[in-house]
Amino acid sequence: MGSTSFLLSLLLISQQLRTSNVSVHSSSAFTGNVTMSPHAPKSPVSRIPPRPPSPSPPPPPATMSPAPAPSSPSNSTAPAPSSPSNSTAQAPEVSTGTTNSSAAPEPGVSDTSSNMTEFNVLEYGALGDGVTNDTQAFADAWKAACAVDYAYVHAPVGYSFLVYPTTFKGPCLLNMTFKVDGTVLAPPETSVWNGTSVKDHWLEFSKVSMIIQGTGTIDGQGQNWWAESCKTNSSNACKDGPTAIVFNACTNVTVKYVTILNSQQMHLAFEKSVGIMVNSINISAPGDSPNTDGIHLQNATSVTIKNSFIGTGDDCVSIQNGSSSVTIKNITCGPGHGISVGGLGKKNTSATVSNIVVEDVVFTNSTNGVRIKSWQGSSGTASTFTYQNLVMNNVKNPILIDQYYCDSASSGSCPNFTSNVQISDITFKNITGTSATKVAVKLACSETVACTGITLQDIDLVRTSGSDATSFCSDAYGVSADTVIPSSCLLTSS
Ligand SMILES: *[C@@H]1O[C@H](CO)[C@@H](O)[C@H](O)[C@H]1NC(C)=O
Ligand SMILES: *[C@@H]1O[C@H](CO)[C@@H](O)[C@H](O)[C@H]1NC(C)=O
Ligand SMILES: *[C@@H]1O[C@H](CO)[C@@H](O)[C@H](O)[C@H]1NC(C)=O
Ligand SMILES: *[C@@H]1O[C@H](CO)[C@@H](O)[C@H](O)[C@H]1NC(C)=O
Ligand SMILES: *[C@@H]1O[C@H](CO)[C@@H](O)[C@H](O)[C@H]1NC(C)=O
Ligand SMILES: *[C@@H]1O[C@H](CO)[C@@H](O)[C@H](O)[C@H]1NC(C)=O
Ligand SMILES: *[C@@H]1O[C@H](CO)[C@@H](O)[C@H](O)[C@H]1NC(C)=O
Ligand SMILES: *[C@@H]1O[C@H](CO)[C@@H](O)[C@H](O)[C@H]1NC(C)=O
Ligand SMILES: *[C@@H]1O[C@H](CO)[C@@H](O)[C@H](O)[C@H]1NC(C)=O
Ligand SMILES: *[C@@H]1O[C@H](CO)[C@@H](O)[C@H](O)[C@H]1NC(C)=O
Ligand SMILES: *[C@@H]1O[C@H](CO)[C@@H](O)[C@H](O)[C@H]1NC(C)=O
Ligand SMILES: CC(=O)N[C@H]1CO[C@H](CO)[C@@H](O)[C@@H]1O
Repeated sequence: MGSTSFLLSLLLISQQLRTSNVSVHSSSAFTGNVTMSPHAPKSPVSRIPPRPPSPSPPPPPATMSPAPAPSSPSNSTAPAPSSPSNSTAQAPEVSTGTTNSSAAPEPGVSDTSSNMTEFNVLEYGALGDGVTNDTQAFADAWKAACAVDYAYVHAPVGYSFLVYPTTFKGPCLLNMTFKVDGTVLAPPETSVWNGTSVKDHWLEFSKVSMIIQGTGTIDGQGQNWWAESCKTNSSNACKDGPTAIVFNACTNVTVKYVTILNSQQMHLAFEKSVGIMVNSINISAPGDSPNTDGIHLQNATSVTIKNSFIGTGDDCVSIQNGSSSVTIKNITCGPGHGISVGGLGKKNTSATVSNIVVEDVVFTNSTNGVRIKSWQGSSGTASTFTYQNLVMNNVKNPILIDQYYCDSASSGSCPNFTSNVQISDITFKNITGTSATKVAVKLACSETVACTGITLQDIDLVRTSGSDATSFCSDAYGVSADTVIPSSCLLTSS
């Protein structure tokens, strides 16, 4: 407890330092007054107007460009063009170019509260024409908003913003929000990532507590990446593409309402992060787009993913080493590879995954439903998973444990080892629907480290053709309860 409050103090101090840093590096007219803003916790006086009146309105910068955007975006290097204190005056102008007010939250959809401070990227020099490089405007709006409590960076509706690979760093002050109502586009050229230090991501959020929301679209424009993939054409060299959105070392992150499309590779990844809520989002890419996982969890704990549509060319959700306390609920999955844990323990490594709940999910035309896969030679544990209330529509492997996992890059031939991840306490309950292959339930566990505590309860799976499906077990121990079709092949004692 003592160390917790010490860490909290450090956090507060670092936030304070960050605020002063920003004021040193940015225009003094704006940032020097951040802590005097009516939005600062100490003076909550004027909470009805969405933005504070300007104590000293900056003169319109002489360098302002006659840009086509209705809000007269200014160059981000100009002195204080972007003071939020002038946003009120500009907001009506912004809304004339758009279908609704840039400041008003959409009832029932967006809960950006009316007294949050807007940092509209248009006011930081973004053009939103889909071809101009708007990266700097996003970086500048982020930096400014990050230093203010209850601030949101706003990418408004009616614009397409081209943003190059960027890391948005925290920590930020309270309720930092990125509100995407328009479209944010990645550069389509794969060469953008050549020789850069940011090969692994397009948009990264680092060490920040924040919310992404809005009714807009984040589009990775990954078509060139797919065409250059070795999975598309084996004469291509195999290389990793960037993940569209990565949260790295973050605490308390919410992603809601947005649509994420056509990522270069994975769409949304949480790494070394705690306290994640994903709610009511859409993730979509073609079923044949290579490696385009929907949501990827690596060292992610206390995660909820719910009420969302995910259809891609790879896993809808991929749960990897170090992840625990994950609930996935009310999801539509497909096309894609289903909801997967692993491949755990590649290259003889150890992996730990625990406390996973997957419920109320409909899988359609996916290659797997729920799958746990580990590599031979691995070690560690995968335990306490509950899969329940699932519907399978024409799914190739509705229920699958594969402890002999060997990916296509290994050409189906991997060395045999005796060690493996210990899989235990896995419940499959109320799972119905159709299997596109004969073996609807496959539990292929390690010969030396058998699966234990498997429960099959209330299973009713038939082939898509209507004929009977079968189950396959090896070294899988546990019990079945209620009706189980195809009948259980679990071993009952060990
Ligand atoms: C607006 O801010 C004040 C204090 O800054 C807070 O008490 C109030 O709850 C906020 N209103 C909403 C709708 O969030
Ligand atoms: C706000 O900015 C606009 C131009 O962007 C300018 O015309 C107007 O005078 C400014 N208002 C205030 C209060 O500074
Ligand atoms: C504004 O920024 C654009 C693009 O960064 C640049 O081409 C232009 O010269 C700048 N205009 C002024 C007046 O600084
Ligand atoms: C886009 O803008 C960012 C920020 O100014 C810059 O770092 C990057 O090099 C630009 N990229 C291109 C291709 O212009
Ligand atoms: C800040 O975020 C918390 C947690 O999401 C939420 O309960 C609170 O209403 C937010 N406050 C404002 C002013 O938006
Ligand atoms: C980027 O890398 C690809 C292959 O990885 C290569 O074909 C291309 O020429 C490179 N582009 C640049 C601009 O270096
Ligand atoms: C994250 O959220 C939890 C639960 O609301 C809260 O106790 C914790 O202080 C938050 N941590 C940070 C860094 O915001
Ligand atoms: C997970 O976190 C642990 C401890 O923080 C770290 O040692 C490990 O390298 C991380 N693993 C991955 C795959 O990120
Ligand atoms: C499930 O998610 C869908 C899509 O977001 C939503 O419309 C529906 O209300 C959710 N169902 C429940 C029970 O929350
Ligand atoms: C699933 O596949 C079947 C057969 O190929 C097709 O008719 C159906 O439209 C697909 N369903 C969806 C939701 O894609
Ligand atoms: C691994 O063992 C299986 C079954 O015993 C055998 O068929 C296979 O050839 C072995 N693989 C290798 C790479 O030795
Ligand atoms: C750092 C700082 O306080 N900057 C300005 C804040 O606004 C007042 C009033 O306009 C100025 O006098 C300060 O210089």
